[in-house]
Parts: sequence; C-alpha cells; structure tokens
Amino acid sequence: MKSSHLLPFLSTTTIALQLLDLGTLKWTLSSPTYTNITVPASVPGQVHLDLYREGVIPDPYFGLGDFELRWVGYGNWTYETGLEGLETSTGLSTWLLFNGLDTFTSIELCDQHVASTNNQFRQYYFDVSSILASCSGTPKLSINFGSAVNITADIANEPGQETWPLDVEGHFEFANRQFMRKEQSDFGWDWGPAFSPAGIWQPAYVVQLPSSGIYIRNTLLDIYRQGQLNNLPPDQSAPWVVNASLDLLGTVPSTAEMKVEILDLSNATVTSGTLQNVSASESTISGSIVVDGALCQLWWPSGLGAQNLYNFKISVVDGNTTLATATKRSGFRTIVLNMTPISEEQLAQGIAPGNNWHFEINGQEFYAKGSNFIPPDAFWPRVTETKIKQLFQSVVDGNQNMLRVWASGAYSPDFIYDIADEMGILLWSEFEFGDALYPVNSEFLDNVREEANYNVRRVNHHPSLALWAGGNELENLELLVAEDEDPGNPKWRNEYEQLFLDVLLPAVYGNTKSISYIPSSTTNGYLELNFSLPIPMVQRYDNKTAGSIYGDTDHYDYDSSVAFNLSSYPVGRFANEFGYHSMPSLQTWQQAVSPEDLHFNSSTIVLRNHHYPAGGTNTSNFRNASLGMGEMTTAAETYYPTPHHANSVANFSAWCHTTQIFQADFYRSQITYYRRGSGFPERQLGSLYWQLEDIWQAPTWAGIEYDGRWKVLHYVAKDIYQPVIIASYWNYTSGDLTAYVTSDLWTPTSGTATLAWYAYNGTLLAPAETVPFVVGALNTTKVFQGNTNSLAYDLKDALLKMNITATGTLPNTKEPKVFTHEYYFHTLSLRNANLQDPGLVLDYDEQTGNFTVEATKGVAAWVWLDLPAGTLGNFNENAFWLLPGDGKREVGVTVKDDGGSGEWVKGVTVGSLWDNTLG
Ligand code: BMA
Repeated sequence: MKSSHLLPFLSTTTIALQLLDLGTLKWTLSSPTYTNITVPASVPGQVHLDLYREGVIPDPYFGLGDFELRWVGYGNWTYETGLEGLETSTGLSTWLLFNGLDTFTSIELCDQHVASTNNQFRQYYFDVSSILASCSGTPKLSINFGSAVNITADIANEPGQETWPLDVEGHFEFANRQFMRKEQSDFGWDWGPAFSPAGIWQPAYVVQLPSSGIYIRNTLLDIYRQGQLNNLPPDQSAPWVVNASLDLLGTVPSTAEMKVEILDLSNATVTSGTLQNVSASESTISGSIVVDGALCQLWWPSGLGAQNLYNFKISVVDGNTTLATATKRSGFRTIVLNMTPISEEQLAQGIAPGNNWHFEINGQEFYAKGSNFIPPDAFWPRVTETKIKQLFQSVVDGNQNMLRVWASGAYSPDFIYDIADEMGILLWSEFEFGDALYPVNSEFLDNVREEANYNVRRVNHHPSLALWAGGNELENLELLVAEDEDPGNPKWRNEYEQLFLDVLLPAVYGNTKSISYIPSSTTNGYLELNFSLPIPMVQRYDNKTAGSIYGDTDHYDYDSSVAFNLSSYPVGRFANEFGYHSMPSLQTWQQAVSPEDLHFNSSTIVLRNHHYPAGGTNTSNFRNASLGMGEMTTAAETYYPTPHHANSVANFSAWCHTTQIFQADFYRSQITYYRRGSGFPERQLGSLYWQLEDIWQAPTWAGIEYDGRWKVLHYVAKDIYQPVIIASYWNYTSGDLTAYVTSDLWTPTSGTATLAWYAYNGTLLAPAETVPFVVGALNTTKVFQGNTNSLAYDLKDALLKMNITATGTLPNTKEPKVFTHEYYFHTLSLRNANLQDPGLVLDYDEQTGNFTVEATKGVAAWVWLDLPAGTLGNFNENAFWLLPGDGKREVGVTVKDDGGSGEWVKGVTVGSLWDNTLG
C-alpha cells in the first residue's frame, strides 16, 4: 500500500492490516443504456445524485421530476474506479467489502467477474486475492447496476413464478417490488415518489490482511438480564449478561480469547474481564460475561429518565497479541413488548380479558407516545447527521418517546440509532416487507436470512432498539387472503409463516435475547409462546373470543364526516398507525413547484398527491390523484370556514393551512381517545400516529415537512403528548359530553380542573366551575359530565374552556413539578360558530427573544405563528386558542437555521381561523 488514501487501521488492531476507503477514490459513472452519459461519481452515492450534481438532470424533487426522470430507473449504470496504489504482491489477502449495494449488481475486478448481488440490505464481502495476483497494471473495479424496474419485471415473468390474489400487493408506481430486496418505497408509495435509485449507497472498502490477521466486519452486542427470554419480562434483580459476537474477515486462531472493557463516557473503567463460553467458527467468535447490575446506570427513553451510555471495548486476543478490537457504545436497559395473557390480578383491576400488548422499559409499563418514521429522503446518501439530529430534536421537543421505523424503507444506518440512543427515542424497527405477500423459494428465503442476520446483529447494541417486527400490515393481508383459501391447504398462510415465523423469528431469537419480535406491525398477537417448540410463537390470527382484547390497531377512514365520531375509532391495547393527509405549507411548496403552479388544483400539485396512484408510469394518474385532493377539500369544508382570498397565492396558502388544521384536529381527537384508554378496560398504552416526517414536498400524512418545518399536527401532537392532559369527549348524536384528565406519570397526580363557558366575543357565560381531581399512575379520571342538549346556550356561540393545574413527578425524578394544560370544546364545525375578529396583536421582545400574542377583541381559534420561507425553526407552542381576557401569551422560538440572513424576525406573521372568513 502506497497511496495516502491507504490508512493503517491502527485503532482496531495491532496487526498491520490495511484498509482502503473506496469513497476516497475517483469514480466515474456511465451508462450502457444511455451511452452519451459519463460523469464523475460519488461513493457512497446514487445515480440520480451524481447526475443532478453534474447538471445532467434537474433537481429530481422539482415539479414533475418524479415522472419525467423515470428513464433513469429504466437504465443500467456502471460505477468504475482504478484502485490506485494498491499493493498486489505482499502476500496479504485482499477483500472487497461493501456495506450496501443498491441493488442488482455485477462486480468486475481487473475485467474478471467477482460476483453478482441482489440485496440492498446485505453486507457483501469477497476474497479477491487470486484475481489481484493475476492483475496487471492498476486494478480496475467496475460495478454495474441493472435496472431494478426491468429486472423485477423479468423475475415476475419467469415461468412458474409465484403470483398472488389480485389487490394483495400494494401497487404504487412501478410494479413487482415484492421480487426485490430493495427499499420497497423506491417503486413509489402513497406519500412518496418513484425514482428507483441505484448506486453504492453505503461505504465500501478494500481490506488487506496478513496471514494471521482478522478484520471485524460486524459486531453483535447483546445485553440482557440473566435468564431473559425474548418477548417475556425478565427478572429485574438478575445481573446483566453481556454477550459479544464478532463477524470477521480472515481466520481466527483456535487459541483466541475475547476480552471486554466497559468504560463510562468519561473513559473511566466500570469493569473489565475475559469473556466466558467462547466459541469460534471460521468467521465468527462469540463469548459472554456477567456484570453486576449495581455497577451500571440504566438507560431510559426521553421523559422517563437519563440516557446513560457506556463504551464496550471488545478485543480478540491470541497470547500477547491483540488481533482486533471493536468499540461499541451501548447501554443497560431491558425493553419488552409484553403480550402475555391478562392475569387474574389485571382482571381484578378491571382490565378486559385477552392479552397485554404494551412495552415495558426496565420492568416499567409506560405510555408509548410517538409516530411512524419513513425514509427521510428518496436518496439515502444525502441524509445527513444534521438532518436527523434536527428531526429527532423535534421528536423529543414534541414529547414523543418512540418511533416506529416503518417496514418498507431501509434498515436505518447506525448513525440514526446513535442519535436515538443519545436523545432517548425508542426505535421500533421492522424488516423491510410491507403491504404485499412475498416469494418463498429457497433462494429468496436464504437471501432474506442473510439480510436479517446482518441487520439484527449490526443494530442490536443500540439501547434505542425497541422491537423487531416482520413487516407492515402483513397480518391484515394474510387474514384477507385466508378468507379465500382452502382451510385444508392454507397455501398463503403457510407461505406467510415460512417467511415471518420460520426465517425472521429465528434471525431475532438466534442472535439476541434482549429484543422482542412480532411477525407483523398490526397483529392480534400470539396464541402461545412456548420455548420448547421449534418456532416458539404460535399466532392467534382471528382466533378471538368476543369481549377479549388482544393486539394493536390501525385506523384510516377517509370519510371525514365521521372523523370526530369516537365510536368509529378502534378499541385495542395500542394504536400503531392512524392518520389522514394534509397539504404542506406554501413555504415548502415554493421549494418544489413553479410560481404558476401555486394553486390547489394545479396539475403539478395534484400529481404529487399519490394517495390513489393508478399504478401507472406516466402522468395519466391525474384522476386518481384528484381523489386524494378531494378528501382534504371536503374535510376542510365540513369543519372550518374555508378561505376565499382575492390574492391567489394567499388563498392557496390558507387552503393548505386549513387542511393541516383538520389533520391535527382529527389526530388530537384520536390521541386523546387512545390515551384515555389507559384507564379503561382496554388498558391502552400507546399511540404512534402516521407519519412523523416527509420524504419530499407533497400532500401526505406527515407532521413535519421535508425540510423540517412543523405542520399544525406536530404542534398539536406536542400539546396532547404532554404527561398530564385534559380533553373532552362528545357523543354528538346523544349530546353526552364528558371531560377526563389523563396522566402517563408513574405516580398519582393531583390538581384542579377549571371549566368555563364563553361566548365567541369573549364574555363568560356562567361562573367557572373548579373541580379537584386525583389521577392515578398511567390512568384517567372523569372531571366533567353533561349533555349539550340541555345547555342553556347555543353551541354556535358557546365555547367550553377547560384547563388544569396539577402537581406530580416525572418518572425517575423526585422534585414535584407543576403540569398545566388547556383544551377547548366547541361545536362540531367551526364553520357554524360565531367566530369574530379576534384583533390579534403580535409583538417581539428583543430582550427575551420571545414573541407575544394577544387577542384584543374576540376569541381566536387556531392562532398560528408562521416563520418565513428559508427559516428552519419552531415555536414552543402554536395552533392554540386565545381569549380576550387571557392577556399577552408569550411564545418562545427556536431557530435551527435562518439561512444566514438574520432577518427572519421581521418575516414572522400571526393569524387565526378568522382570517379564512376575510376576502
Ligand atoms: C399505512 C402505512 C403505510 C401508508 C399509510 C398511509 O398503510 O402502513 O403503508 O403509507 O398507511 O396510507
């Protein structure tokens, strides 16, 4: 090795192995399909990103790029480099190591075929020593990526290929995604574009080893309580077991030992020792050690305690020689998805029979509050740490403690888990299967097994890892096809179990004892969990007893007329998905479409709504896309005054905003309903709404827009995910109206609730009522009961303001804390309410850096402070109500990026729903 790119890899070994980061070399990208294109290329990277950077294509996210750039996905592409300076005659063995190739490749070195690959999610490694030995001149490495769109079509058309009943495959833009092990949403999804990118999307290396050298290519670290079994709550008083297992290039000597040193983050040693029960195969070495629980501080999710982390230095030692060392940052915690049968004791507490379905952290039940995380970009190589830190800061600021990492994107890279470890965000993680049935031939299953083992082992050390699920919405599909199948020969069920029980469950249980597994995100859970069976989990499917409650729920209903009908919401133990789409803000649309397209039904905007894709590959989807637009329009018109501003851009902006208000209102109604269920027979212990963030600028279910801007939803979720809340529950058919205080603290909390009726001009209609309350740990309590039919006033001009002040303690703290929350009950449609000019006044206080807002004339509904285009930040609250008597409301602001101008303060505006009534 001569070149300056070739770094002796001293940090992990004392043996002189050489590591060449292929990202440091000069690459070119060309296309056998489009022979006139040759450009410099990046590694890691993807074809679209190289073509965009080099000016061959425009910004893929702009306008109708999603349709116009389909030709890129139909092409084959070749990445090529010369391995300058690579020493080929030293007796070192040489490996190519790829942490991710997207997806169908043929790899050539020195014009000799090395291998073909077909799985985006696997790590690939090839011993190329003999090829190099016969290579003359600079070794040329070339990787050809075949078109995933064409290749999957070919696979689908193979004679005897598996087919499925119509409608089982969620088909978005390109068909046949179930035949590839590639990000499923690369072929389009109902919130995203279909670019079908290709490229060396993860780091790649040349590793050269001396004859006795080893290189650690993947590290499994599993930390669990002694005796712990997957999916079952462990004994919290048992000591910890630290199990380490290293996947290696090179051969480990049979005399090798393993050592571990556990250091706190200030580098003080907590404990160290030699691992026991060491077993080594040619390419893996494993061992474990028992650690006294008193030595280490627990890791907790955000809001529930501290995020204590430690470094684990694991070495492979032979005699006096350290052969290799891996350091992983991890933490001590147990996280279990408890699906055990409801116990006698729980029945006696009023919990409905059936099974549990909730998470326990370090032996404690808690309420999981969060949302669903989709790929943050259609092109992973441009997802930066800064972007994820900003996004996850919004998660924590939004009072969320869990994200479901949805199943049809990509396994998250380690840096995302690292950030989640630091911030305390639990990541319910999924294998990449969704909304389809998949082939089960042995080649496909072997491929999946490799993918699953690699990823389970890679991410297991992250304390933020909360669960593995087989995929998205699969059990519902399975139940659907099961209806049509012969009970004596349930082909689809057998196939489902082959993949999700026989292959994926062992990938989890065989590698880790600390993580629970479910075959499908939404599930009725298991009928039996028996570790003496070859596959310990027997699924319940629809084997339910009336009156019993078993699993988690999802809820989508695009008939907005029933959006606030509480009896339309599912009753389950946990809500893992629910939602409705809304438009992004004007500021976000301005990034993605031309000024002339800034109106609600412009074809560019409509065609970026993929809620009802026709499965076409051109822009003829317009009619279907319009359906998705219509749903948002109808909902806005049903519940709110709708805008009719003369200025068309202002009108467009107000319409976008109104669709966001409906979305937020609907989610709030569901979140309060699910949270109240913590004290109802369903003992409901989680709400994860669909979806946290956007992959691009489009009408979607997201609460955070592509560049990080918060929609109304993220503010409302932040409000309603506070630990102690009050909310009203109205049966608008019977008129029954109640209010409950719900708390997810771990100790009882007491306080007072004040309820007062106001007219929309701000006058108090009757003396306020103050009710003392005590709400139990993870529980709810009723503080008001009435009926709107017996009200002395007309709801058109009456508004019930509810607020609470309570004292309690946050989990794992001792200091009492005061919690406040307010909530407004009003007529179902604010279109009918007697809204009037609130006379809003906005001020900025340079001293405090805060804004103040005051309603000087009437009640202000959905007060909205807005940051100008180009400014990334958020207010500490927004989308609230203000009464004329409230005085000045102080609102803090955090600016994450102002684009450097410093002028953003002047661009901040305030408005409310009243503005929709103005011409
Ligand atoms: C569920 C999710 C996603 C989808 C969303 C909105 O089906 O699991 O697949 O994007 O709803 O339709």
